[in-house]
Amino acid sequence: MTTIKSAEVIVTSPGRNFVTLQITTEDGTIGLGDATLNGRELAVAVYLADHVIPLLKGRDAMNVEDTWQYLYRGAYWRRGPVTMAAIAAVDMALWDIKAKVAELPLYQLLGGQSRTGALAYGHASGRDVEELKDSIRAHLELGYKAIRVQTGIPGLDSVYGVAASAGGDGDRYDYEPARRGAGARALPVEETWDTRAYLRHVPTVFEEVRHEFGVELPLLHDGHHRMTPREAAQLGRSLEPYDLFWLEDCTPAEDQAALRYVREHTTTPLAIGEVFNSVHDYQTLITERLVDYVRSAVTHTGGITHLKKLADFASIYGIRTGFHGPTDVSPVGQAAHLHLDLALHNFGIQEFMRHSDDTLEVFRTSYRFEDGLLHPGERIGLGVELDREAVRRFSYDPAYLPVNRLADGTMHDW
Ligand code: EZ4
Ligand code: CO
Repeated sequence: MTTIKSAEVIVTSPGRNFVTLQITTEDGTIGLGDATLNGRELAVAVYLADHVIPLLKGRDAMNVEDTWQYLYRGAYWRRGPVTMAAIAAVDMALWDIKAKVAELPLYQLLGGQSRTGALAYGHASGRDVEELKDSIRAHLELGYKAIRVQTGIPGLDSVYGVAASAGGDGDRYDYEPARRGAGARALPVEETWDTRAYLRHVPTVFEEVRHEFGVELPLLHDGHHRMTPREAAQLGRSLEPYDLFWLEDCTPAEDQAALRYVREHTTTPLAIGEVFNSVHDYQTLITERLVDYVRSAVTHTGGITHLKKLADFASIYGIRTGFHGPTDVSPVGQAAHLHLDLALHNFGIQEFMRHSDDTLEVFRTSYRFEDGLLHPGERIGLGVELDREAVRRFSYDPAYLPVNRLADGTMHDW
Protein backbone atom coordinates (compact mmCIF):
# COMPACT_ATOMS: atom_id res chain seq x y z
CA MET A 1 0.00 0.00 0.00
CA THR A 2 1.52 3.26 -1.12
CA THR A 3 -1.08 5.37 0.67
CA ILE A 4 0.56 8.09 2.75
CA LYS A 5 0.28 7.16 6.41
CA SER A 6 2.17 10.01 8.05
CA ALA A 7 4.55 12.90 7.48
CA GLU A 8 6.88 14.64 9.86
CA VAL A 9 9.03 17.80 9.77
CA ILE A 10 12.52 17.39 11.17
CA VAL A 11 14.61 20.45 12.06
CA THR A 12 18.26 19.85 12.86
CA SER A 13 21.39 22.01 13.00
CA PRO A 14 24.64 20.11 12.50
CA GLY A 15 26.67 23.32 12.01
CA ARG A 16 23.86 24.95 10.06
CA ASN A 17 20.08 24.58 9.98
CA PHE A 18 18.25 22.03 7.85
CA VAL A 19 14.53 21.33 7.49
CA THR A 20 13.63 17.85 6.25
CA LEU A 21 10.25 16.31 5.49
CA GLN A 22 9.86 12.58 6.04
CA ILE A 23 6.85 10.87 4.48
CA THR A 24 5.91 7.29 5.40
CA THR A 25 3.50 5.08 3.45
CA GLU A 26 1.16 2.40 4.85
CA ASP A 27 3.62 -0.30 3.77
CA GLY A 28 6.48 1.46 5.59
CA THR A 29 8.34 3.01 2.67
CA ILE A 30 10.06 6.24 3.74
CA GLY A 31 10.74 9.25 1.51
CA LEU A 32 12.84 12.32 2.37
CA GLY A 33 12.53 15.86 1.05
CA ASP A 34 14.65 18.97 1.69
CA ALA A 35 12.75 22.13 2.78
CA THR A 36 15.70 24.26 3.93
CA LEU A 37 15.32 27.99 3.25
CA ASN A 38 18.49 29.59 4.56
CA GLY A 39 17.78 32.15 7.30
CA ARG A 40 13.99 31.59 7.14
CA GLU A 41 13.90 27.88 8.03
CA LEU A 42 11.07 27.86 10.56
CA ALA A 43 8.64 29.57 8.17
CA VAL A 44 8.78 26.51 5.91
CA ALA A 45 8.69 24.10 8.86
CA VAL A 46 5.45 25.72 10.10
CA TYR A 47 3.96 25.92 6.58
CA LEU A 48 4.56 22.20 6.18
CA ALA A 49 3.35 21.20 9.64
CA ASP A 50 0.24 23.40 9.73
CA HIS A 51 -0.86 23.58 6.09
CA VAL A 52 0.61 20.71 4.07
CA ILE A 53 0.98 17.64 6.26
CA PRO A 54 -2.75 17.62 7.17
CA LEU A 55 -3.53 17.37 3.41
CA LEU A 56 -1.20 14.45 2.70
CA LYS A 57 -2.59 11.63 4.82
CA GLY A 58 -4.57 9.16 2.70
CA ARG A 59 -3.22 10.34 -0.67
CA ASP A 60 -1.51 7.81 -2.95
CA ALA A 61 2.23 8.52 -2.75
CA MET A 62 2.60 7.31 -6.35
CA ASN A 63 0.70 10.30 -7.79
CA VAL A 64 3.58 12.76 -7.74
CA GLU A 65 2.39 15.16 -10.43
CA ASP A 66 -1.17 15.31 -9.10
CA THR A 67 0.06 16.02 -5.57
CA TRP A 68 2.30 18.78 -6.91
CA GLN A 69 -0.61 20.42 -8.72
CA TYR A 70 -2.91 19.92 -5.71
CA LEU A 71 -0.51 21.76 -3.40
CA TYR A 72 0.41 24.47 -5.93
CA ARG A 73 -3.07 25.26 -7.25
CA GLY A 74 -4.77 24.47 -3.97
CA ALA A 75 -2.75 27.14 -2.14
CA TYR A 76 -4.34 29.76 -4.46
CA TRP A 77 -1.38 32.05 -3.51
CA ARG A 78 1.08 31.32 -6.28
CA ARG A 79 4.80 30.79 -5.88
CA GLY A 80 7.01 32.36 -3.23
CA PRO A 81 10.05 30.75 -1.60
CA VAL A 82 8.23 29.42 1.49
CA THR A 83 5.40 27.76 -0.43
CA MET A 84 7.67 26.42 -3.16
CA ALA A 85 10.21 24.99 -0.67
CA ALA A 86 7.36 23.21 1.12
CA ILE A 87 6.00 21.77 -2.15
CA ALA A 88 9.57 20.85 -3.12
CA ALA A 89 10.01 18.80 0.03
CA VAL A 90 6.81 16.83 -0.60
CA ASP A 91 7.77 16.30 -4.23
CA MET A 92 11.28 15.03 -3.42
CA ALA A 93 9.93 12.68 -0.77
CA LEU A 94 7.36 11.24 -3.21
CA TRP A 95 9.99 10.71 -5.92
CA ASP A 96 12.19 9.03 -3.29
CA ILE A 97 9.30 6.70 -2.41
CA LYS A 98 8.46 5.97 -6.05
CA ALA A 99 12.06 5.03 -6.84
CA LYS A 100 12.25 2.85 -3.73
CA VAL A 101 9.03 1.07 -4.72
CA ALA A 102 10.53 0.56 -8.21
CA GLU A 103 13.78 -0.55 -6.52
CA LEU A 104 15.79 1.79 -8.72
CA PRO A 105 18.10 4.74 -8.12
CA LEU A 106 15.98 7.80 -8.92
CA TYR A 107 17.92 8.80 -12.05
CA GLN A 108 16.58 5.68 -13.74
CA LEU A 109 13.05 7.09 -13.51
CA LEU A 110 14.21 10.46 -14.88
CA GLY A 111 15.58 8.99 -18.11
CA GLY A 112 18.64 7.01 -17.05
CA GLN A 113 22.27 8.01 -17.43
CA SER A 114 23.15 10.60 -20.08
CA ARG A 115 26.72 10.78 -18.76
CA THR A 116 28.99 8.93 -16.38
CA GLY A 117 29.05 11.75 -13.82
CA ALA A 118 28.20 15.42 -13.31
CA LEU A 119 30.97 17.99 -13.75
CA ALA A 120 31.23 19.80 -10.41
CA TYR A 121 32.69 23.18 -9.54
CA GLY A 122 34.17 24.04 -6.17
CA HIS A 123 34.59 27.37 -4.37
CA ALA A 124 38.08 28.85 -4.26
CA SER A 125 38.54 32.20 -2.56
CA GLY A 126 41.13 34.37 -0.88
CA ARG A 127 41.43 37.72 0.84
CA ASP A 128 44.30 38.46 -1.55
CA VAL A 129 45.66 36.86 -4.72
CA GLU A 130 48.24 34.67 -2.95
CA GLU A 131 45.62 33.20 -0.64
CA LEU A 132 43.31 32.71 -3.62
CA LYS A 133 45.99 30.86 -5.59
CA ASP A 134 46.59 28.57 -2.61
CA SER A 135 42.87 27.88 -2.48
CA ILE A 136 42.75 27.10 -6.21
CA ARG A 137 45.72 24.73 -5.83
CA ALA A 138 43.99 22.98 -2.93
CA HIS A 139 40.87 22.50 -5.07
CA LEU A 140 42.90 21.14 -7.98
CA GLU A 141 44.51 18.65 -5.58
CA LEU A 142 41.05 17.52 -4.50
CA GLY A 143 40.30 16.76 -8.14
CA TYR A 144 38.08 19.72 -9.10
CA LYS A 145 37.92 20.31 -12.84
CA ALA A 146 36.10 23.66 -12.59
CA ILE A 147 36.49 26.38 -9.98
CA ARG A 148 34.54 29.41 -8.80
CA VAL A 149 36.86 32.31 -7.98
CA GLN A 150 35.88 34.92 -5.33
CA THR A 151 38.27 37.53 -4.05
CA GLY A 152 38.64 40.03 -1.24
CA ILE A 153 38.53 43.68 -2.34
CA PRO A 154 41.16 46.19 -1.17
CA GLY A 155 39.50 48.55 1.32
CA LEU A 156 36.66 46.16 2.26
CA ASP A 157 37.01 44.24 5.54
CA SER A 158 34.96 41.23 4.64
CA VAL A 159 33.47 40.03 1.38
CA TYR A 160 30.59 37.57 1.13
CA GLY A 161 31.74 34.25 -0.31
CA VAL A 162 35.41 34.73 0.58
CA ALA A 163 36.10 31.91 3.02
CA ALA A 164 38.90 33.40 5.10
CA SER A 165 37.37 36.85 5.58
CA ALA A 166 35.87 37.36 9.00
CA GLY A 167 32.11 37.44 9.47
CA GLY A 168 30.23 39.06 12.36
CA ASP A 169 31.62 36.89 15.13
CA GLY A 170 35.14 36.86 13.71
CA ASP A 171 34.90 33.30 12.39
CA ARG A 172 35.82 32.40 8.84
CA TYR A 173 33.10 32.44 6.24
CA ASP A 174 33.83 28.83 5.30
CA TYR A 175 30.78 26.83 4.35
CA GLU A 176 28.22 28.91 6.20
CA PRO A 177 27.16 32.29 4.87
CA ALA A 178 24.26 32.56 7.34
CA ARG A 179 25.57 33.54 10.75
CA ARG A 180 25.06 35.61 13.86
CA GLY A 181 26.15 39.18 14.30
CA ALA A 182 28.15 40.09 17.40
CA GLY A 183 26.14 40.06 20.63
CA ALA A 184 23.48 37.89 22.17
CA ARG A 185 20.71 38.46 19.61
CA ALA A 186 20.88 36.70 16.25
CA LEU A 187 20.88 39.76 14.01
CA PRO A 188 22.26 39.64 10.47
CA VAL A 189 25.89 40.60 10.02
CA GLU A 190 26.23 44.03 8.34
CA GLU A 191 28.96 44.43 5.73
CA THR A 192 30.18 47.42 3.73
CA TRP A 193 30.16 47.28 -0.04
CA ASP A 194 31.83 49.36 -2.78
CA THR A 195 30.97 48.45 -6.37
CA ARG A 196 33.58 50.71 -8.01
CA ALA A 197 36.38 49.10 -5.97
CA TYR A 198 35.01 45.67 -6.92
CA LEU A 199 34.83 46.49 -10.66
CA ARG A 200 38.40 47.79 -10.61
CA HIS A 201 39.83 44.82 -8.73
CA VAL A 202 38.18 41.66 -10.09
CA PRO A 203 39.67 41.76 -13.63
CA THR A 204 43.19 42.12 -12.18
CA VAL A 205 42.62 38.98 -10.14
CA PHE A 206 41.44 36.95 -13.15
CA GLU A 207 44.49 38.19 -15.07
CA GLU A 208 46.76 36.71 -12.39
CA VAL A 209 44.76 33.50 -12.09
CA ARG A 210 44.84 32.87 -15.86
CA HIS A 211 48.56 33.65 -15.88
CA GLU A 212 49.24 31.08 -13.16
CA PHE A 213 46.76 28.32 -14.05
CA GLY A 214 46.54 28.61 -17.83
CA VAL A 215 43.72 29.02 -20.32
CA GLU A 216 42.07 25.60 -20.01
CA LEU A 217 40.73 25.55 -16.44
CA PRO A 218 37.01 26.48 -16.38
CA LEU A 219 36.62 29.50 -14.06
CA LEU A 220 33.37 30.87 -12.67
CA HIS A 221 32.51 34.03 -10.74
CA ASP A 222 29.49 35.02 -8.63
CA GLY A 223 28.43 38.69 -8.58
CA HIS A 224 25.75 38.05 -5.88
CA HIS A 225 23.22 40.43 -7.52
CA ARG A 226 25.26 43.50 -6.64
CA MET A 227 25.49 45.40 -9.92
CA THR A 228 23.27 47.64 -11.98
CA PRO A 229 22.87 46.51 -15.62
CA ARG A 230 25.48 49.05 -16.72
CA GLU A 231 27.97 47.95 -14.07
CA ALA A 232 27.34 44.29 -14.92
CA ALA A 233 27.95 45.01 -18.60
CA GLN A 234 31.23 46.69 -17.65
CA LEU A 235 32.34 43.68 -15.57
CA GLY A 236 31.28 41.21 -18.26
CA ARG A 237 33.30 43.11 -20.84
CA SER A 238 36.37 43.47 -18.67
CA LEU A 239 36.31 39.71 -17.97
CA GLU A 240 35.99 38.68 -21.64
CA PRO A 241 39.77 38.16 -22.08
CA TYR A 242 39.68 35.56 -19.27
CA ASP A 243 37.07 33.36 -20.95
CA LEU A 244 34.83 32.61 -17.96
CA PHE A 245 32.62 29.52 -17.82
CA TRP A 246 29.99 31.93 -16.44
CA LEU A 247 29.35 35.16 -14.61
CA GLU A 248 26.61 34.43 -12.06
CA ASP A 249 23.93 36.73 -10.61
CA CYS A 250 25.36 39.92 -12.04
CA THR A 251 22.17 41.97 -11.43
CA PRO A 252 19.25 41.66 -8.96
CA ALA A 253 17.46 38.59 -10.27
CA GLU A 254 13.85 39.77 -10.03
CA ASP A 255 14.47 42.25 -12.88
CA GLN A 256 14.53 39.89 -15.86
CA ALA A 257 14.60 42.73 -18.39
CA ALA A 258 17.88 44.00 -16.89
CA LEU A 259 19.66 41.07 -18.52
CA ARG A 260 18.77 42.45 -21.97
CA TYR A 261 21.15 45.35 -21.44
CA VAL A 262 23.91 43.11 -20.05
CA ARG A 263 23.51 40.63 -22.90
CA GLU A 264 23.76 43.34 -25.55
CA HIS A 265 27.06 44.55 -24.15
CA THR A 266 29.06 41.44 -23.32
CA THR A 267 29.72 37.93 -24.59
CA THR A 268 30.69 36.62 -21.13
CA PRO A 269 28.32 33.67 -20.45
CA LEU A 270 25.62 34.49 -17.88
CA ALA A 271 23.98 32.37 -15.19
CA ILE A 272 21.15 33.32 -12.85
CA GLY A 273 18.37 31.88 -10.72
CA GLU A 274 19.46 30.67 -7.27
CA VAL A 275 16.82 32.90 -5.65
CA PHE A 276 14.07 31.98 -8.12
CA ASN A 277 11.26 29.67 -7.14
CA SER A 278 9.32 29.09 -10.35
CA VAL A 279 9.77 28.43 -14.03
CA HIS A 280 7.80 31.65 -14.57
CA ASP A 281 10.70 33.63 -13.06
CA TYR A 282 12.67 32.60 -16.16
CA GLN A 283 10.09 33.24 -18.86
CA THR A 284 11.73 36.33 -20.40
CA LEU A 285 15.26 35.09 -19.69
CA ILE A 286 14.72 31.81 -21.51
CA THR A 287 12.51 32.84 -24.41
CA GLU A 288 14.81 35.79 -25.24
CA ARG A 289 17.96 33.69 -24.60
CA LEU A 290 19.29 36.25 -22.11
CA VAL A 291 21.20 33.69 -20.02
CA ASP A 292 23.27 30.58 -20.71
CA TYR A 293 22.62 28.65 -17.48
CA VAL A 294 19.64 28.30 -15.13
CA ARG A 295 20.75 28.16 -11.49
CA SER A 296 17.71 27.07 -9.48
CA ALA A 297 17.96 24.71 -6.54
CA VAL A 298 15.55 21.79 -6.39
CA THR A 299 14.67 22.83 -2.83
CA HIS A 300 13.69 26.39 -3.76
CA THR A 301 12.02 25.73 -7.10
CA GLY A 302 9.24 23.29 -6.29
CA GLY A 303 11.16 20.02 -6.29
CA ILE A 304 12.14 17.52 -8.95
CA THR A 305 8.86 17.77 -10.87
CA HIS A 306 9.17 21.53 -11.35
CA LEU A 307 12.96 21.64 -11.85
CA LYS A 308 12.64 19.05 -14.62
CA LYS A 309 10.07 21.28 -16.33
CA LEU A 310 12.47 24.21 -16.05
CA ALA A 311 15.34 22.16 -17.51
CA ASP A 312 13.19 20.93 -20.38
CA PHE A 313 11.94 24.47 -21.12
CA ALA A 314 15.56 25.74 -21.09
CA SER A 315 16.70 22.90 -23.35
CA ILE A 316 14.43 24.09 -26.17
CA TYR A 317 16.43 27.35 -26.22
CA GLY A 318 19.85 25.70 -25.95
CA ILE A 319 20.22 26.79 -22.32
CA ARG A 320 21.92 24.48 -19.83
CA THR A 321 21.57 23.77 -16.12
CA GLY A 322 23.90 24.73 -13.29
CA PHE A 323 21.92 23.89 -10.18
CA HIS A 324 22.60 25.75 -6.94
CA GLY A 325 24.50 23.45 -4.58
CA PRO A 326 25.74 25.40 -1.53
CA THR A 327 25.82 23.76 1.89
CA ASP A 328 22.41 25.24 2.75
CA VAL A 329 20.87 22.82 0.25
CA SER A 330 20.82 19.68 2.40
CA PRO A 331 22.34 16.38 1.26
CA VAL A 332 18.75 15.36 0.39
CA GLY A 333 18.38 18.28 -2.02
CA GLN A 334 21.88 17.79 -3.38
CA ALA A 335 21.18 14.10 -4.05
CA ALA A 336 18.08 15.14 -6.02
CA HIS A 337 20.27 17.47 -8.11
CA LEU A 338 22.70 14.67 -8.88
CA HIS A 339 19.98 12.30 -10.11
CA LEU A 340 18.73 15.06 -12.44
CA ASP A 341 22.28 15.99 -13.50
CA LEU A 342 22.98 12.43 -14.55
CA ALA A 343 19.79 12.16 -16.60
CA LEU A 344 19.21 15.59 -18.16
CA HIS A 345 20.45 16.03 -21.70
CA ASN A 346 21.11 19.76 -21.18
CA PHE A 347 23.06 19.43 -17.93
CA GLY A 348 25.82 22.07 -17.74
CA ILE A 349 27.62 21.96 -14.39
CA GLN A 350 26.83 21.28 -10.71
CA GLU A 351 27.88 23.52 -7.81
CA PHE A 352 29.45 21.44 -5.05
CA MET A 353 30.63 22.28 -1.54
CA ARG A 354 31.22 19.27 0.65
CA HIS A 355 28.94 19.31 3.71
CA SER A 356 30.50 19.30 7.18
CA ASP A 357 31.28 15.99 8.89
CA ASP A 358 28.46 16.64 11.39
CA THR A 359 26.00 17.15 8.53
CA LEU A 360 27.13 13.94 6.86
CA GLU A 361 26.55 12.07 10.14
CA VAL A 362 22.94 13.24 10.18
CA PHE A 363 22.41 12.59 6.46
CA ARG A 364 23.99 9.32 5.29
CA THR A 365 24.51 9.78 1.55
CA SER A 366 25.36 7.44 -1.29
CA TYR A 367 26.71 10.10 -3.65
CA ARG A 368 30.40 10.37 -4.43
CA PHE A 369 32.89 12.89 -5.83
CA GLU A 370 35.62 11.35 -7.97
CA ASP A 371 38.03 12.95 -10.40
CA GLY A 372 35.99 16.15 -10.61
CA LEU A 373 32.67 14.40 -11.22
CA LEU A 374 29.71 13.80 -8.91
CA HIS A 375 27.63 10.62 -9.06
CA PRO A 376 24.44 9.93 -7.06
CA GLY A 377 25.38 6.30 -6.40
CA GLU A 378 23.38 3.12 -6.93
CA ARG A 379 21.31 3.01 -3.74
CA ILE A 380 17.56 2.90 -4.54
CA GLY A 381 15.56 6.14 -4.26
CA LEU A 382 17.44 9.39 -3.61
CA GLY A 383 20.08 7.43 -1.74
CA VAL A 384 20.00 9.42 1.52
CA GLU A 385 19.12 8.12 4.98
CA LEU A 386 18.48 10.18 8.07
CA ASP A 387 20.23 9.13 11.29
CA ARG A 388 17.55 9.98 13.86
CA GLU A 389 19.93 9.69 16.81
CA ALA A 390 22.33 12.18 15.16
CA VAL A 391 19.40 14.54 14.35
CA ARG A 392 18.68 14.90 18.07
CA ARG A 393 22.23 15.98 18.86
CA PHE A 394 21.92 19.26 16.90
CA SER A 395 19.14 21.63 17.87
CA TYR A 396 17.93 24.66 15.89
CA ASP A 397 20.20 27.70 16.07
CA PRO A 398 18.93 30.92 14.42
CA ALA A 399 21.26 32.55 11.88
CA TYR A 400 20.76 34.98 9.02
CA LEU A 401 22.39 35.85 5.73
CA PRO A 402 24.34 39.13 5.95
CA VAL A 403 23.16 42.53 4.71
CA ASN A 404 25.20 45.09 2.78
CA ARG A 405 25.46 48.83 3.20
CA LEU A 406 27.28 51.39 1.11
CA ALA A 407 29.75 53.76 2.83
CA ASP A 408 26.96 56.34 3.40
CA GLY A 409 24.83 53.72 5.20
CA THR A 410 22.40 53.03 2.35
CA MET A 411 21.26 49.40 2.09
CA HIS A 412 22.55 47.66 -1.02
CA ASP A 413 21.78 44.43 -2.88
CA TRP A 414 24.18 41.68 -2.03
O1 EZ4 B 1 24.54 32.88 -1.41
O2 EZ4 B 1 23.59 29.56 -0.56
O3 EZ4 B 1 26.23 30.34 -5.62
N1 EZ4 B 1 26.13 30.23 -4.44
C1 EZ4 B 1 25.76 31.18 -3.59
C2 EZ4 B 1 25.50 30.81 -2.15
C3 EZ4 B 1 24.26 31.54 -1.63
C4 EZ4 B 1 23.76 30.93 -0.34
C5 EZ4 B 1 22.44 31.57 0.11
O4 EZ4 B 1 21.86 30.81 1.09
O5 EZ4 B 1 25.62 32.30 -4.00
O6 EZ4 B 1 26.60 31.06 -1.36
CO1 CO C 1 25.41 32.33 -6.14
